[in-house]
Amino acid sequence: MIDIKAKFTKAIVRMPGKSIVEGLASTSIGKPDYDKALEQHQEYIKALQYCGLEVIILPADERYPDSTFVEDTALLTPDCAILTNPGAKSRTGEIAIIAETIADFYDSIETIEPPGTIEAGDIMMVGNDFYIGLSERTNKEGANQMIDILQRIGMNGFPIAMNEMLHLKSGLSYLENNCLVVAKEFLNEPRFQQFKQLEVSSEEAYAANSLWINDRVLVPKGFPNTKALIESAGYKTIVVDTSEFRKIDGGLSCLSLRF
Ligand code: CIR
Repeated sequence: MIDIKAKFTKAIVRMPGKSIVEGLASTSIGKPDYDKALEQHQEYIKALQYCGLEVIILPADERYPDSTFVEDTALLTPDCAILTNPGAKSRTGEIAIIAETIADFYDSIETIEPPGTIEAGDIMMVGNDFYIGLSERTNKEGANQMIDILQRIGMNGFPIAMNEMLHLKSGLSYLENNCLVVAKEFLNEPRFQQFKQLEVSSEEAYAANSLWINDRVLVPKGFPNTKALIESAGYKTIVVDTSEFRKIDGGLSCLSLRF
């Protein structure tokens, strides 16, 4: 029986724009198909709603090809929102366009200042503890600023060294109940040994970016072993097709801000 410890009530998403075909990509597995991306985004929204979330849907902004990946723009804690400063230059303008929406829900808003950079896909929340991947997008200065802010509001932040993945949560997710889904380099991270680890094979590493929402886990389509693994740990799963977002390194968590 799963013990529900955290409960999200809302999510913010942004519609993909036609410019998604120009999104940053680390591999050349093809450009996203815009119409398919729209359909998959609709299904994603339905899955969030099925998990009980009120979904705030922002319009596409063609100026920012990656702006559907709203997760990277802010860290939302129960009492305070922290606007990030993306390490990818083409994404820095995404902060200004999300700030107003966040101000609708938070009185207390902090910001990460240059030369600090951080993208919240690099931050995994475990209750009051936040693990921050030092990736190509998140530098030490950005992580330290975030840790200072978290400590001021009575929470903790821990930097995590990493080399292989785009973001920390590209290879990791927390399913509450002291349970992690883990792939590749994070399997040996000392800080994660305190958790029960569901180990994802290298072939299915993309599915380590599964997404716990209330008592369900969203799992990307096409990763049957990871789905079975998560179910064997007692979770109910919902499969969502993210093939078009995957082409530009996006996954389930990147597509929303949950709070
Ligand atoms: C990027 O490279 O920034 C986007 N194409 C993908 C961002 C994925 N976001 C995430 O993992 N949190």
